[in-house]
Amino acid sequence: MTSHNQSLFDASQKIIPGGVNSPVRAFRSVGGTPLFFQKGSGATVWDADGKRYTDYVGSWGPMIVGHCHPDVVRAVQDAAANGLGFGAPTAAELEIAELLCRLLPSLEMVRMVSSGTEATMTAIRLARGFTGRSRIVKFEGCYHGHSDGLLVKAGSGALTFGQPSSSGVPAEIAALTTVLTYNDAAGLERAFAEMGSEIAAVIVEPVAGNMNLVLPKPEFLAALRKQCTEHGAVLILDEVMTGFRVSMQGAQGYYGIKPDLVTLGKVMGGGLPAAAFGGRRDIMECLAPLGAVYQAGTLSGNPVAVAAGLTTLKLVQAEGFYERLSQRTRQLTEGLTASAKKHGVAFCAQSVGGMFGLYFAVQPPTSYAEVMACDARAFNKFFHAMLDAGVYFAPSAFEAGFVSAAHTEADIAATIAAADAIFSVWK
Ligand code: KE4
Repeated sequence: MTSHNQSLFDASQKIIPGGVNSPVRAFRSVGGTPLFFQKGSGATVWDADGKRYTDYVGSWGPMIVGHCHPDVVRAVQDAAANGLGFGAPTAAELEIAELLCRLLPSLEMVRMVSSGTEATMTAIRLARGFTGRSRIVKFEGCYHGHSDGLLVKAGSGALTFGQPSSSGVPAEIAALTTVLTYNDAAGLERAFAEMGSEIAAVIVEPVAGNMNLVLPKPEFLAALRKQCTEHGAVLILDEVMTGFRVSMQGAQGYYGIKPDLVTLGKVMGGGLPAAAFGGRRDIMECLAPLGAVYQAGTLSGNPVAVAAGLTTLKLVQAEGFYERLSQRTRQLTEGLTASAKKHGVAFCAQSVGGMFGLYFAVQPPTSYAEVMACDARAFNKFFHAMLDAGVYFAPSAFEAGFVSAAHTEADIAATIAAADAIFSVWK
């Protein structure tokens, strides 16, 4: 019998590019037919054939309290019953703004948008408007959404002037983006020595989660803050993924680095389209309608999305929430690593807070180059074997994974047992 996933995929490909509304969902990296989900509850999702999976993607991070948490669903229902949107301010937007500024000390002011791309795109424009400079710095392997200036890869040349990593991005725009090596403090210092007076902003994932998980080196974080301060560049921490994921205060609180601007998304929307950017008051006050940097959004601060975000942010403030989540995530990564070691498979895993990385390598990568040296083909084989066993990891060797508060010790143990059976016959 044809899988409903397959028949839905066949039909979708006729009218949706690649059959999906976001490329990674198409399983092109891992091969096979993408899953079409019909339901989620807690740590479990069901595909179009009714097959259940323990979910370690969680909508790419937002589902930190689990799918369909009753409090979140009820808050969304209540908000929706009062109106799906007004295009006008609501008290709920003030409430979530106050909560965000209370949870993240670096936030003196904040503005809501509808996606991480909007947040980072605007933070860049704001930094350029504030400094009067045009050049931005990003790091190879980091992803900040799909605005033109950020779809840039390392170019050739001594100090990499960016080259487009997507067609449709004018070379003139890409040339304003310098792409450096993540975790390379010396390279960052050289770039600032060379062109520090031209740099409007450095944007960075404080924990990289879009080239698989790569943890920051302390000296790298220190160099980011020092160089931006010394040269008057705006330090933008892109915490769309790490915000409220690695700790209550995000990666900035976990590692003790204070950004000038921060971008947020995912968890703060509870699964609905809500994101934000914010930071220093002197920078944020450059934003329209106060200042000359324009930004706008029909659905910014949408009351139904804010209801999901607010309720999620209230739930993560429960006593011991992040300690339990971190412990549960470590249980997964340590169990998988121990099983691979027992069976002599070159595999390891690591975590920070509620996010983790899986690597077919002898030790966790600390750079983009080391990530690219991991065995992606082995990952793809593992991904499908685990999928057959009812475990859904991110469909790419270059993505992080996520645990939720709904994942039980039994879920984690069952995942490790499934991996152990696979590693025991691994060739
Ligand atoms: P969105 O525009 O997709 O809401 O956010 C872009 C973004 C910005 N910054 C960081 C650090 C991000 O991780 C993201 C989006 N993350 C990917 C997952 N790797 C979203 C999944 C997808 O592209 O479908």
